[in-house]
Amino acid sequence: MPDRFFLTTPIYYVNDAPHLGTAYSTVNADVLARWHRLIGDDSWFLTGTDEHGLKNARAAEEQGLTPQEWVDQTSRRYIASWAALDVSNDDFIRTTEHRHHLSVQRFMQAIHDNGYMHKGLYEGWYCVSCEAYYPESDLLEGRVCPVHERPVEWLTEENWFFELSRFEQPLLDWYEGHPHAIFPDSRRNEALGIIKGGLQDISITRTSIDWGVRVPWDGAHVFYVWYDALVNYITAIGYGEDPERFSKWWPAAHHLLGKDIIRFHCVWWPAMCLAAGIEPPAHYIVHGWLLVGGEKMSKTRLNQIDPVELATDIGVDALRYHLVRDVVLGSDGDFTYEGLIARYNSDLANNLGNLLARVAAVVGSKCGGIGPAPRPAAPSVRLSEVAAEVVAACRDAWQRFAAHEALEATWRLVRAANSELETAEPWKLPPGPALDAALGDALEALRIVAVLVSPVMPGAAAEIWARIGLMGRPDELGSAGENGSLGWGGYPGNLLVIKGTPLFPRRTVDS
Ligand code: ME8
Repeated sequence: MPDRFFLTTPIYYVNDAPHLGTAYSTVNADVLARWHRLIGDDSWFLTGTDEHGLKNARAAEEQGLTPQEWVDQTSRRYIASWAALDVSNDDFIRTTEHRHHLSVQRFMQAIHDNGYMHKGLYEGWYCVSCEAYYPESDLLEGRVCPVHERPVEWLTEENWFFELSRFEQPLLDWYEGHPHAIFPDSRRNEALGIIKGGLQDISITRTSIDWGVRVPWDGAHVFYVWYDALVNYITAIGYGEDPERFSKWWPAAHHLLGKDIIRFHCVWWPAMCLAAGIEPPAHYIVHGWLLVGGEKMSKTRLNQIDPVELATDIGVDALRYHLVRDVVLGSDGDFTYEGLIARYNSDLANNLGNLLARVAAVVGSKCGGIGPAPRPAAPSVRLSEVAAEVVAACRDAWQRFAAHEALEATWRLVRAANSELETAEPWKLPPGPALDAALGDALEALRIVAVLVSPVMPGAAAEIWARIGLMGRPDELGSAGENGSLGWGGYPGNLLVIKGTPLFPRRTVDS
């Protein structure tokens, strides 16, 4: 039976358009989803928008729109941006949808009925950008939020509390039983540190704002935006609505998230699940920040880069490649335009693009455009050996959420194919077995590379596939599963190879 892979991204606030930081999360999730489809896992990939809360309501007010008008407009920008970046989500959830309101109310009612809520007075320092209260000790000098470096506000309200304090031990027990629940390990330690540091009950409803999901047992309140948001992950798979579907995907969930929202995901959310009587999600993948000039790219810092504009400039595949190849998942990475161009030129223009161009050119000039078949795999057929090693390395890397290593490995095959061509110099060979061997092996390497890069560069992979004359797609469901297309020898030969224009024309920073 195939493994199940239910993957989620954070749902983004719609107080502004997507930026390269949120695109970084979404693209990383997309490449994982695509890999898991490729190896035949039964997969479901969810993203969406977080549309309630003060932050979104204030953004609407600033624009002179109702909150609903504003979120309708901005969530469309997310949908369009992800489509432009070739994101292959199976569902897009909006927290203003009816299905979500129902699910939040059911879930919270269960927590309430299980006796984990009480009413009380809450006051504290609140950061509107984070939609979170901060203890005085966490604030930076001048009472500013540690994440946004903006002044916090003092809020006082009577609201409902979730008794998080009762979950210290249950959470520690759960994490002990699930030692690999958080990737990477350093983030697991951080989450355990928060829990061991002591958990306070948290206020989960608001009366000061109307824009949210109404509390079913106390109509003067709406749920605090974070509480409503986290529930999106189960709304989308039919919580309380479709038990069969829900039990298919839950708790086999992988939540991908940035390191800024660990507390909510790895402490609050599993406690809420336990309180509501469901299992916590199985797995969290925590990534670092994309920095610009050493600072987190964010809406409030005004250092945002529009990912779609960038993709229009350099190409969707190239942008996706750079984000995945140059930032190790789990660590921070600095984004520079120069870095993007350098990676583009070295790996895409000079290596992969060049390999495709020279193979197609020689097949055109020496074989009448008809690609020969590769030689059978053997120790003496160097590319078959390199390909086997690279495919194994890729599988292992993807398993460890190290897509950058999978790409690094794939380029060993690209470079080996280029160097074999330089040694064999097929452009100097007369027609015959030596020429066919050199070109057939190179075409087969290109075929395998197309499959291996398809999660990251779906467009370029499909183009390579088509140009070497293959039917179908390199990313067909399950095609990299056992007995799939990653074994040596899949290129049948006798196919029409198309020369085409350069796949990745060389760039200078200014061009
Ligand atoms: O926190 N680098 O939404 P949000 C890398 N709605 N990732 C970044 C980034 C950067 N510079 N900036 C943003 C919220 N992200 C809540 C989430 S989930 C139930 C609710 C990514 O719009 C990163 O994954 O502020 C971060 O966790 C997420 O966007 C936060 O997006």
